[in-house]
Amino acid sequence: MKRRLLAGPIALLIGSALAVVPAVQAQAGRAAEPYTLWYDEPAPDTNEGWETRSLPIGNGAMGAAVFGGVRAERLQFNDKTLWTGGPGVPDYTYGNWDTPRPGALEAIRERIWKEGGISPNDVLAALGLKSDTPRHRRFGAYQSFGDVRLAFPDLPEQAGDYRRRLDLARGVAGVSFTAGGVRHTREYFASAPAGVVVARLAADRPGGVAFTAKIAVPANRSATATAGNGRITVKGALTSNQMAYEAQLQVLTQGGTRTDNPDGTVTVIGADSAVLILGTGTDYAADYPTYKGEDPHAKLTARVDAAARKGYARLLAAHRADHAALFDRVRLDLGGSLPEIPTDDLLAGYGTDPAADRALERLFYQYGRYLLIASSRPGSLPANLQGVWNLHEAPPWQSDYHLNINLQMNYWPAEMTNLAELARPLHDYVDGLREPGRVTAKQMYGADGWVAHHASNIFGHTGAWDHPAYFFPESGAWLSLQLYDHYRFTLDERFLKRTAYPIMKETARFWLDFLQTDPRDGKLVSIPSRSPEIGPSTAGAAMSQQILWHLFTDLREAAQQMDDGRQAAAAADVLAKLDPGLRIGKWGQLQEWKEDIDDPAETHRHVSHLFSVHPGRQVSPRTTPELADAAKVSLNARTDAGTGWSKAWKINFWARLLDGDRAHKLLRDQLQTSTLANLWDTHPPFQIDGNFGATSGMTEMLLQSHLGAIDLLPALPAAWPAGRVDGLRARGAHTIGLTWAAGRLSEVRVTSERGGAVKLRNDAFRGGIRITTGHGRPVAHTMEGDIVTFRARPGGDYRIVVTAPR
Ligand code: FUC
Repeated sequence: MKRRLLAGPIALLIGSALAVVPAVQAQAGRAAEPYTLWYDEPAPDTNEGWETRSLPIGNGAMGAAVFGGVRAERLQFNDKTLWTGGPGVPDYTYGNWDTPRPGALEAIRERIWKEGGISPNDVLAALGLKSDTPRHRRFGAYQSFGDVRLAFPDLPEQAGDYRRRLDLARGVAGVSFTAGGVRHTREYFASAPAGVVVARLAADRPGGVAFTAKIAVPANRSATATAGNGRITVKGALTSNQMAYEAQLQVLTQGGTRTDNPDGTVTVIGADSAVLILGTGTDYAADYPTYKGEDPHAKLTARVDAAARKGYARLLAAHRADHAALFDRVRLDLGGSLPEIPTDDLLAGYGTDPAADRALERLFYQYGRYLLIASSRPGSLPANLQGVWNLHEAPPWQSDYHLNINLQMNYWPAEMTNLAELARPLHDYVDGLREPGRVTAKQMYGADGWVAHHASNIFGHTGAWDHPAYFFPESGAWLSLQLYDHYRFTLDERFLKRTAYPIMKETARFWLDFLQTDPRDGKLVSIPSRSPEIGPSTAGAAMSQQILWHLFTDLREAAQQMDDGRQAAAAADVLAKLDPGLRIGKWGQLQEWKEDIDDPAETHRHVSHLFSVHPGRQVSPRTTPELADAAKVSLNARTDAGTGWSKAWKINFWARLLDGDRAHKLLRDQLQTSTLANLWDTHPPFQIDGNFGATSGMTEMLLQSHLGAIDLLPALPAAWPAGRVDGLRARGAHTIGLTWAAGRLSEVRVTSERGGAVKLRNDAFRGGIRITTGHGRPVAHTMEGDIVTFRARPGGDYRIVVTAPR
């Protein structure tokens, strides 16, 4: 890929006079924007160009990728509900058995008790596990909706002073360039309030905007395209499952002429500016068992009509307010500032200039938050393996919901980085898996409660796949924990009562039936049980047991909270018998299986037995130093290599193991080897979980709250000697700001939503502190070692200043 660094004169148009100024001068006048990705060329119009260089916008339900071509612009777009597969395909089984297999589970358990670990393939064969294959036909895959193609016949292929940008703080993408002495600007955003994607095309010469717009869709569907009153409508049904879909693009112009063409395109000539409004819909509904709702036409038409009536300025103002209300909650400053060079060059040069590195890390951090805002809004499906952005008909791993790390990782940053409401799609999705999951639990295991396995779709696929990697009945339990954590962060009693608690209870119900007593030691274990994607099928693999330890521990706590004594006692009873999945093995490692069979040469990307370190809380240098040392031995053996999401998980692990420099090293590795030019994470290929995991890991370096006290700067690396962060959330519904200098905490700002005891931990407190209210009044507090405790009033603001000199 050629690189055109900004050099030489840049033509700037001031009023109508063309002034030529040296590039350096032009750059100096432009304040570097801390939260903007920018490039000096379009993304190539290829699959690779999409993956590595397109710029994503999204409103949760819809996503679009901006290519930025001068003469041919492409806006590839998505709607999270457009999937092949599911009940519209004959013989879809939700992953369940076609016919019951009495005795199959008992037989396979017998074998495991007798032989120890057995081949996962044998488990599949015995259980007759059945993905809705062949070739995922019935499981389906997330689809590209299509492309808005804009052809500008009057413009050249390339233009001067070209810039393509994505402003994370405003939530707006843009393209600008000069051609034939005319400055062209294009702006793009995806509005959550209006439910549409909006574009504005303008030129600084009256009548300078001319183009033909069309919507192109992939071949795996029927399609008719019509144009009337400047509105392009493309509709049809997917061949796979007859899912009805419809896209509408309204073209609005100022000046010039607008023509509807018989082929369903719209041509604009001589306009001063144009606004495009894109809406999508399908007849998907998140309702088991049909997952079918009404035809999208009426609602979509109303939505696009409403947006068109509003007009660009009001759409943009509403979007910016909506976006800023989420994005602006967290501010991070690690020192340094962005040099005025394109983001791909910045990434390529990462590691050479500390000031630029810090600024890129901050940009990458906020990009994770931006991507969650763009791909997960209440009322839409959760962010999938690619968030909401997918170009393919057969995307990698169906661009689905993998439930043995990936979907969970997508939501790790939500609570801590003050975007808790964006986790609602996850909560709704988990809730929606219960109904099909009950059928699967009954049919496959004769169990009550609900179960989901390794991967799911948008059609309630809760059965297991016929792939050895895919036997993972712990998915539902892991997801339930994340719902309870939402309660821990927000203290939202209503959510606990109506959503988290009922789901946790029903998840636990399944495990009461599935858990078996290990004849060797009388402990309750999961069987068959496997460490995700590695090793034999056994009884009581570490991750299974650790997840279940957290499930029953949290259930006990939640039950106490709900004054449900019987449930609390039942959970305590299970905990007393449950194998907690924590053992130190013969080479000092934290064991991945109940048996001491770990191979020190194994470097698999999943490090599942460290669930107890993160996202779990059984193991920490603060509470269980020996187990924490064993976790380090295991983690070192796995090496720092791995796919994008694996590196991201390791940032979180090392942060929880209180090794900031190692966490930072993993962050560096991720930026240098697992990040694309558009800063998307790559597995490879592009997979968004690593973006979310990295933002989570960087937050864990600055603040942790899983052990009770709020641990401040627990894993601060030498590379971040000074900085400031505001707006992070800690469990207990507190909002925290921190300032540090010379590697040492100097000030803490706390806003306590619900009040109560606030416990803060940092070594610098030992030397002396002063706590004052927002009004400057001193606050009484107690000190114990490095932990300070004070009582906060609901809604109270507090400032803690470290008084002692170093
Ligand atoms: C799990 C991982 C793979 C990939 C896939 C989507 O199976 O092991 O690396 O992330 O999910």
